[in-house]
Amino acid sequence: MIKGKMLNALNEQINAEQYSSLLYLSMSAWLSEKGLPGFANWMYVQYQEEMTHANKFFKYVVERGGKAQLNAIAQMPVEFDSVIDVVEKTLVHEQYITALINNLVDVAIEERDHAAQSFLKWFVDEQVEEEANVQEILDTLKLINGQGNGIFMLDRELRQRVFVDSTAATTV
Ligand code: OFO
Repeated sequence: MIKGKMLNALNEQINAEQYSSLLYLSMSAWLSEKGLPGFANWMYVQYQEEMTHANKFFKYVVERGGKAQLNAIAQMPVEFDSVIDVVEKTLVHEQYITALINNLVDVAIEERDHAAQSFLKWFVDEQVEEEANVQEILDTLKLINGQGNGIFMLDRELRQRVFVDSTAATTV
C-alpha cells in the first residue's frame, strides 16, 4: 500500500499533469484563433496526451491501494504574445515537469519504493522525448522567424500529428 510522502508526491503530480493538459488546451484555442490549425492540432494532441499522463498517475495510485486526491487546478494563461512565445512557454513547462518527475524518482529512491521507481521510468523517458520534440519545433520556428511561407509549411506539417493513447490497455 502506498502512503505518506510518496502518495502525496504522486497526487501532486496528478494535479500537475491536469494543469499541463489544460495549459495546452488553452494554447490550442489561442493558436486556432490566430489561424494556425496545424499548431492548434499539435497542441490539442498534447492536451490529450497530458490527460493520459494524469490518468496514468491516478490509476497507479489506485492500483497501489492509495487514495487518489483531486485538487483545484490553477488558472492557466489564455493570452500569448506570438506563436514563438507559445512554444517557448511549452518548452519551459516541459522542463518544469521533467524536474517534478526527477523529484518523484528521488522520493521513490528515498522511500526504497521499487515499484514506483519502475513505474516512473516511463515518464523519465517520455520527458526526454517531449522536450526534444518541442525544442525541434522551437528551433524551426526561430529559423523562419515565426512567419512567412515557413510558418505555413510548418503549420501544415503539425496538422499531421495524431493522438495515440499509450494507456489504452490499462484498467483501474
Ligand atoms: Fe508533457 O508530459 Fe506529462 O506533463
